[in-house]
Amino acid sequence: MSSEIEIIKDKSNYLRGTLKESLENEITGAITSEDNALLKFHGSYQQADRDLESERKHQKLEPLHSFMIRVRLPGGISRPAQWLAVDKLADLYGNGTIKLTTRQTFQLHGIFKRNLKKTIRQINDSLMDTIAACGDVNRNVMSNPNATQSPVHAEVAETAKRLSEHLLPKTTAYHEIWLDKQLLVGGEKDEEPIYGKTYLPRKFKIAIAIPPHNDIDVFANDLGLIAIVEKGKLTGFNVAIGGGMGMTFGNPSTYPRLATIIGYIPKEKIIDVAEKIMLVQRDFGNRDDRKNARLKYTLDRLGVEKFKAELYARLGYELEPEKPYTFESNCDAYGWLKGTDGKWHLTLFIEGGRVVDGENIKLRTALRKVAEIHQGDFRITGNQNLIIANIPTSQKKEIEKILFDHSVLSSQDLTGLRLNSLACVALNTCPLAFAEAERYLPKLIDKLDEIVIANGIEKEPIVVRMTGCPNGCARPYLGEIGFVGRAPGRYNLYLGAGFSGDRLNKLYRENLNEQEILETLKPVLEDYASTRENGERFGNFVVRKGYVKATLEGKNFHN
Ligand code: SRM
Ligand code: SF4
Repeated sequence: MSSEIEIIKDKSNYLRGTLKESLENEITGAITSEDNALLKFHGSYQQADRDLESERKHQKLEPLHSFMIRVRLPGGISRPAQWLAVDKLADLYGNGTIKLTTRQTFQLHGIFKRNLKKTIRQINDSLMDTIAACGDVNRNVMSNPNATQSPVHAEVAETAKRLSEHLLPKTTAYHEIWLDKQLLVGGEKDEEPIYGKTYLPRKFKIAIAIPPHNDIDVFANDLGLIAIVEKGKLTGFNVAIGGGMGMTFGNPSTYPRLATIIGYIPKEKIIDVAEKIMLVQRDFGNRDDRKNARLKYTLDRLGVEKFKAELYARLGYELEPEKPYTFESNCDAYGWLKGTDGKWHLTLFIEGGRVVDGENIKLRTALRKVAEIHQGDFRITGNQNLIIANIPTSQKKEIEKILFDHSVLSSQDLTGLRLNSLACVALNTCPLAFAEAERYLPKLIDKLDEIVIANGIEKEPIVVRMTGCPNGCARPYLGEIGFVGRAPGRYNLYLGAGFSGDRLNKLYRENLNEQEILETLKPVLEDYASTRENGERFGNFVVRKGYVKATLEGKNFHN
């Protein structure tokens, strides 16, 4: 039997449902659950402030509903005017913060229903949109934001944009509901030539990496593309399919999986290949059980050969054999870099991706001031960080001064552990969180920092990731150290992912509180400090020393 969401999509008249009516209903701050399912396709989720949950219940009030809005921003690139627009909306309608996500875009939180339409409209006014930022469609396409900026990087960013646009839903519902625009004329009807009426069985994600950087975690995507550069020119892409992080505790039929490379394709064919891969998933993905609906499960069920046969039948040609490539890491490179065209790029660490003014570090104000004068662009990285990119030499000093005056630059001298940490949003806005992540990881790292400093390994980059539940929004199963929330204050500890995002980690200990985490990790970090081999990364070390077995396949993640 089709899942409930399938029925909602089918009946929705191309994602309209009763969204207009729900938005106009002044009796409640919420929308109906059917409309909430549809709202995701428009780039927004209904949430409630979970910090206030019990107090509101006690007062017999409905939860304090508000909405999260996610922007579609292929490759994470925005202009200074767009940054300023988001910054303004954060104060005007949001909770005063901007969240940079693990898929290179902006999120605004805390928007009340009465302001939802205004916010989405103003995002569109600044030449961005929120279409398909969530929902059972192709999501924000990620691409290497690397600041070394060469013509290849520009071409890859452009490819991400083209892929995103080609795979957009064609329904005019978005324009009708949010922008009051009637795009259908003279009896025209909506159609979805690629998706069809019920869209995909589940979300679909694409990312493009440019070796040696895997800073967008290409293997965590339904479709991961690895740029192949020959003699300084982009020739095409290795095509990897079936990546994904999400799983459910206690349900071993769900597991994280890294994408499998199935071949190479010249760059001219990339849009066609991406579309047809998505169509195989559209036709073969499980529409009965959303927990087994992602492409990774379709691929493991059909097998690679049958999947390829279906793909080739749709393409009318075959992929070529994969080409050699090497990834070095999935981290960001911080600090100043000069591009091949002489422009400057500054990568800043943004803890938890949260752009907010703290007591001492006035990050949001500083970035606003930078945006007011900046002539280049901003690039959000897949690690929730920010590159102030394409700065002419003449402006470098001025931008540096703004960041210095607001204590942003001086706050960047951090341990390798913190600089490579990622945490998902979790509480107080995520309805699925069992435990804290973004609000807690910095405090845990304060304590872990003491251990790494005491052992002289404070400069070693170690990839640490934390999520408030097993859905995997900060890609915790690709952490050399991964924490996954089980209950308030309790986490599963995973160890041993590959430093370049090429191997999943493995469960090491379950359900630990903070003290247990510190007691468990201390001897392992001490051992790493004293017995690691030259250049050996922490994830490889714990596998070599037998702390955990290497996870070589998603299906074996739980073994
Ligand atoms: Fe995610 C659901 C936040 C990246 C796997 N994710 C959610 C929701 C919308 C909760 C919900 O369904 O109500 C979270 C909203 C929290 C909030 O208050 O903002 C949420 N996900 C995020 C973000 C904001 C985390 C962050 O701190 O940056 C990331 C936004 C990305 C974006 O800009 O599009 C985010 N989510 C990811 C990633 C990482 C990635 O894509 O590289 C994953 C793992 C990769 C994957 O998809 O397998 C991810 N999110 C999920 C899942 C599990 C999907 C699955 O296949 O099982 C869910 C739950 C679901 O879909 O049922 C989920
Ligand atoms: Fe929410 Fe879980 Fe995603 Fe964290 S991993 S944002 S807790 S769904």
